Amino acid sequence: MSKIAVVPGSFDPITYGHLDIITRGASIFSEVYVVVLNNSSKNPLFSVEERVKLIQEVTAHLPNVRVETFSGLLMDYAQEVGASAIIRGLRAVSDFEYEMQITSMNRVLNDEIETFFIMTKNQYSFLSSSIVKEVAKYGGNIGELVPSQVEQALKEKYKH
Ligand code: COD
Repeated sequence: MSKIAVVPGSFDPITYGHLDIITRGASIFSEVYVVVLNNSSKNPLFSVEERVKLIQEVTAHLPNVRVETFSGLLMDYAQEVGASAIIRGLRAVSDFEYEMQITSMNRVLNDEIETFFIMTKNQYSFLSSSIVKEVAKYGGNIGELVPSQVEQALKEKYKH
């Protein structure tokens, strides 16, 4: 039976940390839907369309990954596409509290869709979209943190 997992996030922009959990998720589930959603506490640098395009480019080699966008609740989206799982990444204990809160809330909304956590690879444990933007803004080297398409897009945003 085909098992669909959803990897939700802001992806502003996608990093090698995100790509790692998407890739590992795609090796376990038959289909992975990466969905760009709004996080109301963040003010995005890239438009939703730009974020979707970058994710599509850097996941083009993964045949069972598709990229979508949704405005609304994650659990409504997951139910709509027939997903059985949500995949989230965990970097540090500091992620845990937030993840616990949203997972508990999502379970109240729909307790049939399970959330799975994938622990980050050691080399990406410090990596976040915010850190990448901060370094890129001041012209630092981000070549080991994001794919080249993302590096280029950040350079254009910050006009380096
Ligand atoms: N290594 C491993 N995993 C990583 C790394 C890394 N270096 N960096 C990020 N990740 C993981 C994150 O832990 C997360 O699981 C995923 O990648 C996406 O991260 P972000 O930062 O791009 O996305 P978030 O955490 O801002 O996404 C939050 C959502 C947009 C999913 C959330 O706000 C949401 O579900 N919004 C829709 C509205 C909704 O349903 N709300 C109800 C829930 S309370």
